[in-house]
Amino acid sequence: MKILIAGADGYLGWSLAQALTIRGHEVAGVDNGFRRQWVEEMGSWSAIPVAGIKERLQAFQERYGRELKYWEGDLRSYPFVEEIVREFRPDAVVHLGECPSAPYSAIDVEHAVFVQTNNLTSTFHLLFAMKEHVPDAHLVKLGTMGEYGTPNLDIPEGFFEVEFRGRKDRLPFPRQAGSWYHWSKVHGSNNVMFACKLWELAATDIMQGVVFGTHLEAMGSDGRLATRLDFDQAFGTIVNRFCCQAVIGHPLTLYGSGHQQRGFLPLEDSMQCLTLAVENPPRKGEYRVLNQFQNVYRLDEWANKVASVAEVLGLPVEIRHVENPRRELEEHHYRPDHAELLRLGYQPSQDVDRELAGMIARLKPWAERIRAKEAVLLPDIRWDGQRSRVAYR
Ligand code: NAD
Ligand code: USQ
Repeated sequence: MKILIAGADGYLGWSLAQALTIRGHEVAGVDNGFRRQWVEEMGSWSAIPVAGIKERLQAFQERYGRELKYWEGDLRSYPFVEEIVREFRPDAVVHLGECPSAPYSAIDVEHAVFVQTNNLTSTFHLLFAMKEHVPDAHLVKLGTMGEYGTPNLDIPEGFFEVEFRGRKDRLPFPRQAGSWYHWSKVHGSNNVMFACKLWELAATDIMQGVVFGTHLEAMGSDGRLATRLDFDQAFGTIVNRFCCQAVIGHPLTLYGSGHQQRGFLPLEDSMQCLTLAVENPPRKGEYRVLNQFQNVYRLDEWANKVASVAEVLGLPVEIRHVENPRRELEEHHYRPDHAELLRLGYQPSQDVDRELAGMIARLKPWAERIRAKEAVLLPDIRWDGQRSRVAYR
């Protein structure tokens, strides 16, 4: 298949370009390097150094024996997006090209507006360009499990049967996001759902849990093929942050009680699931929702896991609760379905401790890079808009 990845220079995008190429697909990518700038703005850098885009493309060609066709530019420009879609004529578009950070969207009005307009505009442009030039292609749009929030009900995959005043219908499950970023994903989902109805597009909206990990077997040992691994408060996700903290002996920063529950999955599993979604498209006109995660975990389970794996590797580390900078439920029911990807053939990783051990071992040589930016490990972006560093509890 011909597959266009929007956001191909990012954490998941650079990994996915390689995972799909190994499957024999013809892959192209587009990105404008925003992620690199955002992490710099947060005063940080990737724990594992990231090659520049030219070097990345050169290494890609050497390793896989084919070119990754690549456009550098902004998805907020419609003529630019239209030109790519018209020229490449993809069978599938994987849309990862959004700002993925809840804390970044909580900084101030400028950041909240940026995250929502960036994310909605890029999605609109891809939808319109697909409708104009490749109306039979499949859009795989990255949503997030966080769109559902933490309702006091089990969570189905997108839709549920409702009975109200004697009548029944199959309706979208209510979305109750917990940040301006997560709401941008809800608004994007609604627009994709409507485009499928309006123009008979086929789309898969992936409600993905939190991804962790830094390596795919396919990447081998060529550092230019490595994906990024961030640890700052806005672009480092919890497990990736915990592993970086463990490597330098910084206390693991559990926000609040640590009883919050989320769906999680290793990077390899995310690649496996996205590949399955791309290779098994829905029918024309269908808007399909897949919940994508390996398992549900409580956050303190991760702190304990990381601490004990690190200890075995000779890196003793403390777990410390800090004031929760976010407004989120800390004690709640959480039971989301995730049957559809299993039905498509997803084989979840069985041993997440092994994944953690691999990640910590890969990070160890970069301890000095993490230590150099240690100040970014304690958050100061708060959901109420105040900016002050949280205290240990
Ligand atoms: P990322 O920031 O590394 O990737 C997004 C890429 O898109 C970046 O390289 C960025 O430069 C690019 N981009 C953003 N806006 C752009 C624009 N206007 N023009 C051109 N390029 C632009 O983030 P990621 O972690 O790889 O996430 C990718 C997607 O997956 C996001 O939509 C995110 O919401 C979703 N997601 C991520 C996770 C996770 O744990 N990483 C979990 C669930 C969902
Ligand atoms: N948390 C800690 N300590 C930390 C960092 C985070 O306890 O050092 C807590 C947060 O309070 C939250 C949970 O860990 O309860 C997850 O936070 P996160 O920063 O790892 O992830 P989140 O903000 O939810 O966002 C990430 C990705 C986003 C994706 C989302 C999937 O950045 O792109 O959409 O995971 S989900 O969480 O399922 O919505």
